[in-house]
Amino acid sequence: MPTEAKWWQSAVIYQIYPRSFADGDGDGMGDLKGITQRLDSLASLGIDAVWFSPFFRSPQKDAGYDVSDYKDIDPLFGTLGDFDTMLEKATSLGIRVIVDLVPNHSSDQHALFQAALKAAPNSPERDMYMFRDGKGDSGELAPNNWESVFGGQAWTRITEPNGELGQWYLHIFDSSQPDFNWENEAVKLEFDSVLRFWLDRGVAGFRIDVAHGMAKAPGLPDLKQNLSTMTGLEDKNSQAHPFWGQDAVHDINRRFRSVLDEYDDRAMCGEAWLPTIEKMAKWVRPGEYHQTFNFNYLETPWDKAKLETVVNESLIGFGAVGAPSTWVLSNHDVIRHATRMGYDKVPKQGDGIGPNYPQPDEAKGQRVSRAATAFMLGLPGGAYLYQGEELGLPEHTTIEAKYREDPTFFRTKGERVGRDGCRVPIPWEAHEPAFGFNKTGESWLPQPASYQRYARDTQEGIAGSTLELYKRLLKVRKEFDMGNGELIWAPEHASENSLAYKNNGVLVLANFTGSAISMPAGELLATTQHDLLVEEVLEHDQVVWIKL
Ligand code: TEU
Repeated sequence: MPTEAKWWQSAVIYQIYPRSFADGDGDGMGDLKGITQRLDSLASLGIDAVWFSPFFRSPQKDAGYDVSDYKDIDPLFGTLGDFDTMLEKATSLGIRVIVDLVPNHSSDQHALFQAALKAAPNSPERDMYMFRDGKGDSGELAPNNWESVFGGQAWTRITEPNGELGQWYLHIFDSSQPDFNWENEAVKLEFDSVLRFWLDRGVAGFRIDVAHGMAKAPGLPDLKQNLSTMTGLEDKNSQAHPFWGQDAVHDINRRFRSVLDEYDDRAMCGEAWLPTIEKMAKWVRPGEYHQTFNFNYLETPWDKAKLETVVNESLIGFGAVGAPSTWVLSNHDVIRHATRMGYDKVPKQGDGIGPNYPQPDEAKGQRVSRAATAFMLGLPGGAYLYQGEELGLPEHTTIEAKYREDPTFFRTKGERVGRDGCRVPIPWEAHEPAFGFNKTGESWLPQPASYQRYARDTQEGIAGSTLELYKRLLKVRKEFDMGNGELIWAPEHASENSLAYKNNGVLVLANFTGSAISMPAGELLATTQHDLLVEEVLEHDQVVWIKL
């Protein structure tokens, strides 16, 4: 007997970045009240769930990924009451709510870290985090050579309560984000309780931050030169990395899972940047995560052979552990795909694009990203969308240094501009202050003038707009239950520069570069090419969905 399909296996989940979705109080920073007011519009897109980037209490040194209280809302975004109102509204619209859990590190302002600073070396308080004595005659050298993902050393030396320089603490990210010691049972208990707090409040699950980084190699050995300190994605052949993807992290995965299993129908998605799909698939083995972002897919360019390979590898790799693939093209850490896909070569993930970098080809980016989305949304499995991509929103690539907030920018002295360009408040109405983000025109990051052209009200109900394309794709996807379908390649419908697959009675045909191709017969269900009916050939960088 086949078991009933679970919601998360096929769900389309929309990422809300609370700082930049909608600003109810007009202070330039998005908030929960603003989000609640815009939920009706969001529901019309046809999504199944939303994932919220962190809105917990935080000094905002890393845009909320530095949490000082996991069980409260930061006043910037509202109150727990505002959260409950939002949740109730979302639920009434049939939208599940997923929150972000940040268990690898807390803020340095978290009560536990503050207590650790005040306590003595080797105390139970210090043992909640990764404190070590330094090397050198007087402990003046960092305990090992690890570097922060955001640049610079991954260790910071503290001043002991007696006023003398003392131990060092590990931070894989910013110095304001000390890593927890996940070998300590008290840390595990703390997070069991955080999970239950939000599950009791009614969330459908979690997106788990840095899901591949919590376990560190015993003894904290030096990083060998050939191992990337970043995501490791470029090091396909690397052996064990001392902090990415250590075996012990799977015990933590199982611990989280056992808490979720105390509740009905909840799910968690791992943010695990790993070099191969085979490695990623370990995160979604039975008893571990429900989903894990398919970042190899995100990093695959619009290229026929490469896409075919990554889809095959994904279906085989995730299929081998009985999990669906979770497709994704954009999020708050990467260059928006409407811009990324306008380049032949893009900067490394997380580095961003600034005014000094060659500027993007906007038209190409629009064309290719629409095609890439239409190709992705036809695939079986789950999918994540990032706020604004349904508008075809490009990256802001010319943000001036004075507005930058990403710690990457500061830790690398501007060498890597970082991720602010994909985090800019999104446009709702072309002719309102801040393009409808709020009523005052304030905006924590400046919006580029071009966002006026992408505003939601310029696309709503307009045939051929990116917004209407997304709505159509999501509608057909649901109607044909493509998320729970099975992919069968259809080379009989493809040519040299095109790729075709069938899924639950729908043929998805993608034309890559080169000449136009003729269309197979059948009812046209959706297309990226606005004039398709007139021309009856599929141009390059276009995708069509046909009923078989
Ligand atoms: O990101 C973790 C991560 O490893 C990368 O995506 C990272 O942002 C990138 O390599 C930077 O160059 C997660 C969050 O998604 C990110 O926003 C946070 O900054 C980070 O964790 C720390 O919590």
